[in-house]
Amino acid sequence: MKKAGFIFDLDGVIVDTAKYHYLAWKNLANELGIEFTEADNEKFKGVSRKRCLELLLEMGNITVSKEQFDRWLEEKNEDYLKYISKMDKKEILPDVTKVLDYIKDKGIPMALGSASKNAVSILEKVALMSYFDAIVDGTQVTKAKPDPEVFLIAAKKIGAEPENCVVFEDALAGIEAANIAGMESIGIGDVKILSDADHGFNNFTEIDVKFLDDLILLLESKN
Ligand code: B16
Ligand code: MG
Repeated sequence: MKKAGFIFDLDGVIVDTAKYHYLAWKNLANELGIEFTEADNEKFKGVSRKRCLELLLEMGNITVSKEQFDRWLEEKNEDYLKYISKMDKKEILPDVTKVLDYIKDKGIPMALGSASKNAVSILEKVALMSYFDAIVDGTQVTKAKPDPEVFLIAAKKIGAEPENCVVFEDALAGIEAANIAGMESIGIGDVKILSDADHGFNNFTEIDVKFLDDLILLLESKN
């Protein structure tokens, strides 16, 4: 029997910080005279901050110096930090803690695998740090999802083989990354968008104990 590992994305899986990213990008877009809608924001989910700004500037046909690019990156992040500074436990998405408690009680290691450079500060604000045996965030990866780097590092840190790990993700790029890593993938959100995932749920309230028990057995049986 192999050791299973559970890996969770942060934004859109554990907490809904997408709304704050949206507000901060929209503020910058307004300043630059670029129209930015919630539909545009969908393309920014799971994507690194730098890549998001590149996408925004492409939308506005704007080319800038490296210095100006970095200033806008910082401006967006400072704005975003103002929004997340008010976060607390109430922002944990429904039934996430129930699932984390169940996996922790089973003694199965858990890791966070997020593109965000603010992941640790968000986990501290919502008081979930203690659940995770390892945290891999945007400060530790060089290649963005769909590259599997973030999840492969996470698996290594919790001492599990990729094929014995499962990833919970809300972004298509994240599902692709999990699949490329050879991990079991669970899409959280619109099942049609995340159709490449091995399993799909609208949210954690749909995940029951039977599903988790079967999943653990499956992960532990893989060589
Ligand atoms: P930051 P995840 C991602 O988090 C977000 O989905 C994405 O919208 C954001 O641009 C990215 O983190 C970087 O975040 O600006 O805080 O470094 O879904 O991978 O947990
Ligand atoms: Mg996400």
